[in-house]
Amino acid sequence: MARPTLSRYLVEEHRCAGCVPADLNFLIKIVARACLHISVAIGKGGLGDVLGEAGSDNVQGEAQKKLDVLSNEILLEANEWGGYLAAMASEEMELPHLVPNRFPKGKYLLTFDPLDGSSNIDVNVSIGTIFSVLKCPDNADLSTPEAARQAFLQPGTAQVAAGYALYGPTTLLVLSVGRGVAMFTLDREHGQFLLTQENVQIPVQTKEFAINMSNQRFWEAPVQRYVSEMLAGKEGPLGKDYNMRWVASMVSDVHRIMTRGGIFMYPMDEKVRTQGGKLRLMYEANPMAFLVEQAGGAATTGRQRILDIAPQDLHQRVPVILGSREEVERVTGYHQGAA
Ligand code: P6P
Repeated sequence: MARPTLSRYLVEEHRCAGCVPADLNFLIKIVARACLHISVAIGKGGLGDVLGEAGSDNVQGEAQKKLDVLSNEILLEANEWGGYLAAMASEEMELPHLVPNRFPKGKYLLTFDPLDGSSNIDVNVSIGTIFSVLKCPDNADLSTPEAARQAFLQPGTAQVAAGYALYGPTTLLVLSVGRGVAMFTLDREHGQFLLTQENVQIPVQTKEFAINMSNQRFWEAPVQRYVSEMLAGKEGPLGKDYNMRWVASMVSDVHRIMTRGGIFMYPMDEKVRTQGGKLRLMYEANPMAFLVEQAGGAATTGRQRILDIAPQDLHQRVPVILGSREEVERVTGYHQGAA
């Protein structure tokens, strides 16, 4: 039997569980097609004049790459006319992008990191797009972009869908609409995503951790303790040898964990304490936490479940510890013990 397409998967999810209303189905397919276009743009590399700096900074004060700006534009243009969205928010834009009045407004909000892992773009390392779908509150004030920010400030438990595209040796779409996680592989010859795995389950235990070790001197005591115990290996308190990976593209590190287990940490550290952390809640931590929990893993800040956080700002940053449940619970327990 031919592999189901993304469209067929969404229709059958709707048919059997009613969890994918037709408008959400179309919204997800539009996002997926935008990710396909981003994949094509990335694939051109130096042949497409898409590498290097854009000459501008984003709201985070980070220098934008040409592909950051292009990916953001692709997602905005693909999603604003369909009638499924009321507004969009992006890592690359200070304020939400309201659907222009010339188009019908829909009942969803879309947040995204259009191209995560930008520091890897020019060195041909895997990067990705992260997205999250929320319902737009019925009483949302969408009169101005400034006013619209409030509509997005919902906890991660309110997400109706989340996913990422991973632009690696193959282009993958990993998606959850609240009934487990499915993985789709881009069939470039036919320009469509085909189902290649469903009911993804993250192993409860692992021997692999992902963290930027160069920040070690800035970590809090519970993370110092946990990492030193892993480095102690078989002779240490955890009684096993661990391996380490750090791609510095969250999508790549999380995908490895979705595929074979592991624990990913970008914890609080003294360098980023005043900002609240390194990774952004609304379009990095929340969608990844949703996916990880849907796959049987866990996701906390070290002190609380990420999906329970009540956002205060569109670009809020949080510490992130996610992956194999046993390890996340262990290091979270160290934080609680320290408290
Ligand atoms: P560092 C990429 O810029 C990113 O936001 C995540 O994708 C990634 O996990 C992290 O930052 C890498 O941070 O400090 O190791 O460069």
